[in-house]
Amino acid sequence: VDDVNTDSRGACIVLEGLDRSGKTSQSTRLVSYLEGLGHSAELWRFPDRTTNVGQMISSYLSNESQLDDHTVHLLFSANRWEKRSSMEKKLKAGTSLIIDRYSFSEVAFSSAKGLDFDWCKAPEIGLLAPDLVLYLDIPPEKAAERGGYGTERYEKLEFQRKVADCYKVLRDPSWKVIVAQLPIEEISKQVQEVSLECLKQCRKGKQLSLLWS
Ligand code: T5A
Ligand code: NA
Repeated sequence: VDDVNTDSRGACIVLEGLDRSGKTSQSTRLVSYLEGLGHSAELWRFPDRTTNVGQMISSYLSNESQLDDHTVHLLFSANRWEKRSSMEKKLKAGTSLIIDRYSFSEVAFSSAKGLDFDWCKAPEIGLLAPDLVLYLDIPPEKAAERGGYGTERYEKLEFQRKVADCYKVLRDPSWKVIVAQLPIEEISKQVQEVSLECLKQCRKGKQLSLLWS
């Protein structure tokens, strides 16, 4: 593939949206697409439930343990900080990271619980900023209809409505908002197009930046 330049960095692309909006489906497809074009790409997700911190988060999400809202917020943040240096290394080595949820989930979910918005953003300062945020936009009622929610803590319609409102506050014009009710194939096409353009900019020397820039 002619536009693969291993001297330059990979792109950091984040997928955000409500529970059941299609993030995992789309991030998986995007990684396959990029790999098919000869690019190095990896699928990452937060929370990363494989670490010690991630296991605490996982048991909280599945209602096996109770934690103070601030405490769990800081655990989610710690879970990103423990991956930060490896993220930077991968990106600089030319691998693109397609990340299923990131700091934006954190701020949207915690502020939906009533925590102060700026307090929620603070522990994320200094993490790598993504080159692109893809927001899968779906009405909370429609998301709830998709195979139903599971038993995890946040999978309740009333709460997801609040999260949707918080995402609206957080959203900025650089985000690519995608109608998540389109057929999977059509969403993939849009995701591919904008992601490839983003990767080109990174290959051309676009610098990595930090949150919240
Ligand atoms: N959280 C997370 C925080 O509070 N703070 C943080 O810092 C972070 C990172 C983690 C929870 O933690 C919170 C947010 C979350 O509540 P998770 O493990 O990431 O949760 O789980 P979810 O993101 O909720 O994953 P889901 O599997 O519920 O949703 P996805 O990944 O958005 O959706 P996906 O792709 O699995 O699809 C859901 C269903 O819809 C179908 C799929 O086939 C599947 O059945 N579907 C479509 N159907 C019709 N049309 C389409 N276009 C479709 N796309 C997918
Ligand atoms: Na998911």
